[in-house]
Amino acid sequence: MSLSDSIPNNVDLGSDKKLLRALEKWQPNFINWWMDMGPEGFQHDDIWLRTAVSVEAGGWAQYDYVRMPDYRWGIFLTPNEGERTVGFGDNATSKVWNEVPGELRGLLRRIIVTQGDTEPASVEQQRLLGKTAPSLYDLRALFQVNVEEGRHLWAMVHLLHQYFGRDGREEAEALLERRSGDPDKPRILQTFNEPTDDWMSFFMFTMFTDRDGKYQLAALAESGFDPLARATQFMLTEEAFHLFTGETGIDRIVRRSIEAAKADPNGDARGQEAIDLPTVQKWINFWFSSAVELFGGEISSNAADYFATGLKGRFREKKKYDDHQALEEVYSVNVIEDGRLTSREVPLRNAMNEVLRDEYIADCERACRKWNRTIKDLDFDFELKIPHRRFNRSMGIYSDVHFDLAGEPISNEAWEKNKTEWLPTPEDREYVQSLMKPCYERGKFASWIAPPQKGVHGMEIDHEYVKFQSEKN
Ligand code: BYC
Ligand code: FE
Ligand code: FE
Repeated sequence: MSLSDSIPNNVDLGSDKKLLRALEKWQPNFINWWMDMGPEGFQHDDIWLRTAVSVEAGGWAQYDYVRMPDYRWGIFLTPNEGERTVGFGDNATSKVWNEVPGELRGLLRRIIVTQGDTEPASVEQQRLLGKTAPSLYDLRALFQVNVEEGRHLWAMVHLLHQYFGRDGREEAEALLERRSGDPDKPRILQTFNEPTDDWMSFFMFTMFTDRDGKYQLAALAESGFDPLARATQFMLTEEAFHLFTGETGIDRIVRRSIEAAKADPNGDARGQEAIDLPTVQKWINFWFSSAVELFGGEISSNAADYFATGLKGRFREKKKYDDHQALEEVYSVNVIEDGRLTSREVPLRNAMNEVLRDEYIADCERACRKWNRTIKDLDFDFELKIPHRRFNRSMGIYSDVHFDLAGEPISNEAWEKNKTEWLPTPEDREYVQSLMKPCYERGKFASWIAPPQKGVHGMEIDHEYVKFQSEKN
């Protein structure tokens, strides 16, 4: 482990001077991008952050006050355990690759670039949120997520530089040039161009969009291209906190909503500057339906190729499955024919996006059951629901027809009539926006969110998670 190097790493960068020089050349461009597009207004403050310093399960992270531009973004791969073989697909049982097989170069580069592109995109989407943070605890959580997404970009850039020569270096530059939401040079996947401009959206994003990250990274952690498998494996350790932030953030909004409704003479959470549960449901409907697109087409030859070549497996491919060929089985996909749903059997490999989406949806439903338990424990009568995967899709086989929340096809008129009940309206957004006022006092929380159950890493909830060095307006 080299922590004193210009770029902390466990990949022995010191012995590969050419690679080190290329990365050191990219580093100032990354910092420029961070100063331009990273959290606005907080670059001089001391944030109590976790930094990855090792790959040991027990002690991989260090907590301390850091100014974000001084964060030590490093390159860490989970160590390989013995001789590994490609775990699935047509190359199963051959040795894993430590160089890029020529015929897989294009596919692999595309996966790495797509993955890499989402990381800086999310930082760009969240760059103004610090100005309206509901507490110091949450402000720190935002910055923790942001610096780690920055490290995930480093992880993918390292692979591009080490294994893809000049093409890789060009892709690494382009990762700093695209911009979330920019019509001329947008980020690759649509969800990463959606504005994330209120804190409820931030929690929805870390719940639903980062969770796509978890499943995509887990699928890549099975990869036969060993450096990718090991890089994504380590990214997953950091990812757990992002998902925790989203899932518990929504729980805290729900909790506060109910307290507020109970305290209000009209039983209306909005009367107490909190967020009523029907509005929370609309945000869930929007962000879930946006994130669910990220799994790609339901019937996809790309997905079949990724699996066949051994580049991208299923969730827990090695642990969970016996048949790693997936050549015999079929998968029933519900398709639309003449406006009606009918089931069509497709070869399993072509349905791999749908298989991963199934895992994702089950996990979202688990979290939703937890929120509903909170509601029940507070003796309140309301049930949150994860919408059906067909609801509000703009890509894939369900994008031509409208579906209701339960996944039943509906007419255009029915959609137009109901969509203001199902999705955030401009008025809803305006209301939520009106609550977004900073609350930077130690131990205090904004009116619309309950405190967390406990602080970070053994600290108190009212710990000074951010020490301001510059005036905040
Ligand atoms: N938006 O066969 P299809 C994360 C394109 S999140 C725009 O349906 P495929 C994170 C597709 O490229 C995890 N375009 O899809 C979270 C293709 O284009 P071409 C990110 C899209 O390729 C929070 C065409 O449509 N990682 O880490 O099987 C914060 C038809 O392709 C979209 C990955 O995604 C879309 N949503 O699957 C920070 C892993 N979907 O060929 C970070 C790497 C599809 O017609 N990516 N298209 O030009 C992949 O494995 C696959 O590319 C996808 C798409 C699963 C994304
Ligand atoms: Fe990430
Ligand atoms: Fe993340």
